Amino acid sequence: PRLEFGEEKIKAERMFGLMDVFLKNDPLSLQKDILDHVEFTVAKSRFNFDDFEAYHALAHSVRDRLIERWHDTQIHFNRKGPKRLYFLSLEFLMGRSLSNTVINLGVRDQFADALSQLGFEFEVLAEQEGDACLGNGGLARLSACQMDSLATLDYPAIGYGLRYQYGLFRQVILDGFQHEQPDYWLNFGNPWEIERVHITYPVKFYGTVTDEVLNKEKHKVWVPGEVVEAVAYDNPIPGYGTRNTIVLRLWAAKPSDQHNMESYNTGDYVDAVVNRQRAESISSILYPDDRSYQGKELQLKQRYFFVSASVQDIIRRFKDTHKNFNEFPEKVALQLNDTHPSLAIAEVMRVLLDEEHLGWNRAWDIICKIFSYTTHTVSSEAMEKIPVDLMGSLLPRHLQIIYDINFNFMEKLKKMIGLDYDRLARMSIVEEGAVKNIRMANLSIICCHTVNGVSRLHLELLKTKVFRDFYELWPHKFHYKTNGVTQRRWIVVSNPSLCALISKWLGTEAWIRDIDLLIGLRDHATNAELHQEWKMELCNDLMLVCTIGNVQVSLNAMFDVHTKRIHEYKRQLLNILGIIHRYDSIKNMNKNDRKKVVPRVCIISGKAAPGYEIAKKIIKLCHVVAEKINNDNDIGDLLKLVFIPDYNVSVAELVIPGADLSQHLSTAGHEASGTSSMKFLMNGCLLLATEDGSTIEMIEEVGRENMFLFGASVNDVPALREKGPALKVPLQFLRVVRMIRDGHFGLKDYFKSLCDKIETGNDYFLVGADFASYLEAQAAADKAFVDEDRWTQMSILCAAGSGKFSSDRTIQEYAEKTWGIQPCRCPS
Ligand code: NBX
Repeated sequence: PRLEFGEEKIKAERMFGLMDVFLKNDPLSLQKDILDHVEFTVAKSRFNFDDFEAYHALAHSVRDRLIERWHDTQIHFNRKGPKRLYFLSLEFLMGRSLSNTVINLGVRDQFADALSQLGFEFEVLAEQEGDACLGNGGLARLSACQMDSLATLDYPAIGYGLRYQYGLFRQVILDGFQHEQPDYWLNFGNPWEIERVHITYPVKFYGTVTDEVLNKEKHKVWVPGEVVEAVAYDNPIPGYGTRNTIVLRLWAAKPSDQHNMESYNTGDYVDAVVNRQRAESISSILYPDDRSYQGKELQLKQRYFFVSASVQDIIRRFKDTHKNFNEFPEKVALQLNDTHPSLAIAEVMRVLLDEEHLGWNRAWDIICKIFSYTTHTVSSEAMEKIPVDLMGSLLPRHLQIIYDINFNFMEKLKKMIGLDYDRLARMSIVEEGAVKNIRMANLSIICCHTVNGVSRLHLELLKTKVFRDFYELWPHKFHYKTNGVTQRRWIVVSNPSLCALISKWLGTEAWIRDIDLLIGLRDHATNAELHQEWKMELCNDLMLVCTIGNVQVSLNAMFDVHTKRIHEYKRQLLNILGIIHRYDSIKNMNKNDRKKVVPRVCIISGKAAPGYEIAKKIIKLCHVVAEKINNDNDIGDLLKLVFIPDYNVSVAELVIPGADLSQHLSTAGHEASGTSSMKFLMNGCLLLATEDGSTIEMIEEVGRENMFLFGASVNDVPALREKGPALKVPLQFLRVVRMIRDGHFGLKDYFKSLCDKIETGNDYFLVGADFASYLEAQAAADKAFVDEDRWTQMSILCAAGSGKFSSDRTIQEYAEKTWGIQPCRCPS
């Protein structure tokens, strides 16, 4: 196995001091610990407590073990002094922690036994936990998967983020319409975090910049207008099959005591205290838009707050063991998860210049060595811009620094490319126009040593379209690391029966750390005995059936799942139109033909950004269509449509293991990568997909014959769009759109704008152009499903070929090629 240290090395590590296991994991010790927490942490009598209280006591006992390992890991890292990775992300979608933690710690069965002796069931208690939804979608869940891999692969890493008091809004469906409700997730306390009241940093805002002379040298001094305190909350992240436990440090804002004192002298004490509380609003809310930057002052404040606290913490940790900054680039790698934390560049520069007095050249040299950036989008329009006026008022010194970086870059660029003013203007960090903006992507590309895309196709689009000018200038900076997901959460935790089956047939559990072993399933792909067991596994849709609640479904049906954020480019509309077509076709069939129809349960789930009108209409359309189909007795079990509200990590954990078919319908060239497809693939779910983002790479891993592919390829898209009104769309498409327009499902006025959007000539995402090919792929899926052996074999081959899509592979590539960090394994 690639990351294990040799015996010799482990012995050498022991010489530094053996780390005794402190807390014991035998049944009696565990029971005692749980009851102690019932009595003293939850403060309930140990003779009388319910499931919820038991969950909290259990979580605290698990947390104690996490803390022990985390301390040991810290001590080990501090002794070894390795280069560390600092992973900066505004979003982490962690979901629940209990099951994942006990599995990674290797104490799940011990805890389950201890609990059963106390009269509780582990699974029931695990259900008590709420989701931590501190992120929007793919990008945020990716951060969570990557933290799991960093810990498991023993990398010395720290994640930094924000401790939002309100997570992503809860989606409530009333009469088929999405409504948003606040997710005040900390209501019942959060046993997985450790509040660090003594780890706090002041964060400055507003004010002015003055010149001062110090030791005969001129320096800039930023005199802030407001100071807020950042408090650390540590969330330990355990690795699997290792003692290593790393940390995700989240910052919360609180009023500062050292500053802003003058307000008390005004006499209005009560107002002054109330005003102080406003500081907390900085970290209170996660912005619910998964594409665009709002350019709001509070959002910028939030980002700088996060960046400043993290940078202070990183520099403090470095200075604890170093006298000067010579070694900084050898000890520190800073990863920017999209441009959201890219103010960190200007902040490190500011600290090195104004506080450490390093001088421009030395500071700039350091900046260019420590930062790397990963982009998660394919469109230039989605790139973040910050209005210059806003930045100038909130962060006056940072604006100066960014202007200086830009000036130097422009001078250099002119020497390299000449006076090509159009190109200079495109590449400038500052966008001129009615409103002047700072382009955060340009800032990031100019200052980072590496720019990563999240799939091979994504890099291609960056090189030829989005960042073309920069690619031509610095081809060596551009790379890709195809995304991955952690098999610990997405198989071991969420699909324990499949996990056991895989381990049985591979004859080992080692694939949980070494995903490459999964390929071994291929050797058994035609084995009749495995087929039997695998089929049982595929039929095990009960959890899913429970999730969809009151719609009666047939267990023989194909469970067809489409779950992700609602977006025009993700084309949930294509799915719904396909369902209408299926419904219409069945209605027009005679009895005999109906007998040949494969029963389907179509499941759609996902949130629309609160201000995204069209996405909200798509949700409503799904509901009116479901209403019609599900209540049509003539159709019976042949077709059902269910929208599961409030899609989140926990819902995904239920739905993914139960799915037979999953849909990934983005118009080619629009999905940077896509990660839910990887979770389905690992679980042996077949994919119906376009050739986009990561699905292209799946074709190579599992074979075209084991997927249902359709639609225009990325090279076809521009020509199809060109055609405009001359574009040919199939009659079936016109027919289903007509049904909606004519009010077949009601609300025809309401859906008019939706229909107009896919009208020929107006159909940017090519729903009409891809419709015929989509229906063919659906028909192929039906045909394959009827042949049970074929379907089972395809399913086994999908799981067997999914190894590439583990975040362990992604993280190892980042570590070796981008961050330059080594594993640092804590002795156990
Ligand atoms: O990141 C997603 C992409 O759309 C996926 O293709 C990709 O697989 C995934 C991980 O790389 N992007 C994404 O989720 N973006 C956001 O959630 C987002 C959040 C806030 C924001 C902009 C984008 N301001």
